Amino acid sequence: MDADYLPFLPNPSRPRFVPPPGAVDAHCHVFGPATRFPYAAERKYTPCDAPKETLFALRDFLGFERNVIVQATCHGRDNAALVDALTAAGEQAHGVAAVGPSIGDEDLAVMHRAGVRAVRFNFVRRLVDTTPKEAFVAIAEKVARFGWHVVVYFEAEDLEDLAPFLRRLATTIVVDHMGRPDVSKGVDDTLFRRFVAVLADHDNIWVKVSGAERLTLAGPDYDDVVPFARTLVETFPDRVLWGTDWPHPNMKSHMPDDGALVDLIPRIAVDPANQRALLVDNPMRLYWP
Ligand code: 0GY
Repeated sequence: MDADYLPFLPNPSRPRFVPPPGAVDAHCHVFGPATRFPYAAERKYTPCDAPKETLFALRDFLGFERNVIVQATCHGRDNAALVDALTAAGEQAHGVAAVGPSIGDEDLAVMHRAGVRAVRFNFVRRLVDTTPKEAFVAIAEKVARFGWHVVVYFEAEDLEDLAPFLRRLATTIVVDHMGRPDVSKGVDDTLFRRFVAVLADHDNIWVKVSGAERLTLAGPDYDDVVPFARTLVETFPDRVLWGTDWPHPNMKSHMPDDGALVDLIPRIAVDPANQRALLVDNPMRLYWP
């Protein structure tokens, strides 16, 4: 089946910003190739193939040393493409898998050896069918025994409903794409203030200041997203992560230039100490402890 979203840019620009040595792209994906790693029957979109070799070349081109590769819904709970990429990358990549409640310790151990360090719970309704919270709690308990944490993806308006569930998780929790704020409302919006308050109250909750290309209404240079990311970096400098989100699955408005996304970093983390925390110290503490 043909891809139903825009293809990633084959030749991104070289960023002006030079990431500090040891920088980690903490949110990116590998897709297919479908001939070897078929997409899930239950997927809600069909991606373009985005193989590991292309991701690794992009990592080097943009000036990063490591990747955290995140399982996306188009591969369902079949983590084979992820495990293949992690195995090829060695210590240069760790990963986030998607698993079901019947997952066994042996399968978790195999993934752990390959470099998986977290599971992802996706609550975005356009991407997944609903999974009962009890199933997620059971998974979180199983993976905690391996020292893994939990990555969650949800829309801003779902935070209130999810907050009691998040409180039940004993692990570190990483929220994808800033909890998907409505950037048209500005950083004083009630829902964004509530998100900041939840982070302030729970020091086990981290956040990825990624996804500018998804959240923007203005488009490049993402001026409308910068204040949200900057607020989070300045308020929680030790609990923020950054990622390209390559190959930007499911993007229908525009396909971002990954070089331009890297050039956002000094706008959202102005201070070099915050840049180092965002790109090196924080992801290393969480994914390469
Ligand atoms: C992302 C964002 C999206 C897709 C997925 O798992 C996924 O399919 O997360 C999205 O459509 O917002 O981080 O890849």
